[in-house]
Amino acid sequence: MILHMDMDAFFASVEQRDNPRLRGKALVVSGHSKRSVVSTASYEARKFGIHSAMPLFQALRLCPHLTIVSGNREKYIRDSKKIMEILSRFTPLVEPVSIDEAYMDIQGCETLFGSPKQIAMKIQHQVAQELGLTCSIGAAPVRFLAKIASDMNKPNGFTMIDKDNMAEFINTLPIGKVPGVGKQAMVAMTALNIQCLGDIQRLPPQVLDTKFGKMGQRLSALSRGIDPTPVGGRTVRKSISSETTLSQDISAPADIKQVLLACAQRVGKDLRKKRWLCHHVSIKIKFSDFTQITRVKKTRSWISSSNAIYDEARILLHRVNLKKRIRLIGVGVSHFMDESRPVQMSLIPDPAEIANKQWESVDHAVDAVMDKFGSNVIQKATLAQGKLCDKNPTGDISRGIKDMI
Ligand code: TTP
Ligand code: MG
Repeated sequence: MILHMDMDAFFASVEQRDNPRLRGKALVVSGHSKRSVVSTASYEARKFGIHSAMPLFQALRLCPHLTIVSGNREKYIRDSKKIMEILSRFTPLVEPVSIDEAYMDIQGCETLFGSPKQIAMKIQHQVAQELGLTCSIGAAPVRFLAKIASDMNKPNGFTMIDKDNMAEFINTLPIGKVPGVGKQAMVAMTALNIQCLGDIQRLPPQVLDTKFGKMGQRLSALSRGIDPTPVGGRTVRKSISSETTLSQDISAPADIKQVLLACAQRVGKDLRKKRWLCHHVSIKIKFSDFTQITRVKKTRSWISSSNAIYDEARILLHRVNLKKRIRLIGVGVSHFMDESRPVQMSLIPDPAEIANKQWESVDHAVDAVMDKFGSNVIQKATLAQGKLCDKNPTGDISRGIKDMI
């Protein structure tokens, strides 16, 4: 059996727990500018139709008395770590997949802790006692069904799909609920008259293959109740990124570079925390008309300093036609290696490489200061006058944290 745990309205619930005046109120965790995006909404706010990723102005239209609370990334990470520690009391096979959700393989744990339902109840009890928060849990023989189950009875719910009712559940499961089936795939599904996951079994393998490629094979397996992905099998991170929706559209090169630098710093800090070096840097730019581009490049050497990441991001920026105003800027890194692994240095001393190494030392020292005294106590002078980025760029919070996990 696999359990999937997901916290209920996580950021909002943390804020309500920590401030009794917010309890029972329709609130969102979000930046405060008109262009901010909702990170999450309390259940009271959801009654008005407000949800994650909704622009704040729209949320305010739906609920004019909405309370807006700034996010506190460090606090959520602290709570997330405690939650994951509670899960690990029941099984060593815990796979966190985002800041507030995790899979657990509980095979063989039943003799110690009871049935899946009893284990779920114990987890909910300990999370409530120790953190003052609620979570919802799904149990199923395969992981994708456990995830779907955890969402079926929120908040503070438990749903179990067992071997006996699994086939019927799959046959009637709307295809849009299957993790990985996005808007584009839905269009193709509708054209083929596929409404439920069970309908996939009707399609000849060639059709699945030509229409959906790899995803077709996966859906075919899922429709037969097979999900071979083991818990713990997806822990290797492939990329770390950070992006910021700007408080106003910008076009001045100096402004763009300032935001790029702030993103590079956040990404660099996460990268160094993992004690990794990266070999690819990417940027993402969303324009005011919502069109979007990404650019990626290999770096000359393995890097982890924020400066080096920023330099690469700037090179990528030069490859972008910046005629339109910009709404969102992001920086990402990928292709990782542990920093303790030996690296082939160039035989002829390369000034850029030497400077990188020196900046890495500076960055490690700055990271340590931030960890001890908070992230706002020290920053680059260039960013000190920066008013372009929200202190808590909401669209970015969960993503950044997911990346760290
Ligand atoms: P979710 O688990 O998707 O949402 P939730 O916990 O707020 O609500 P639910 O009860 O439906 O599970 O995401 C976890 C947290 O991640 C959420 O509290 C805020 C953050 N987040 C964002 O910052 N942006 C987003 O677009 C989403 C979906 C979540
Ligand atoms: Mg959640």
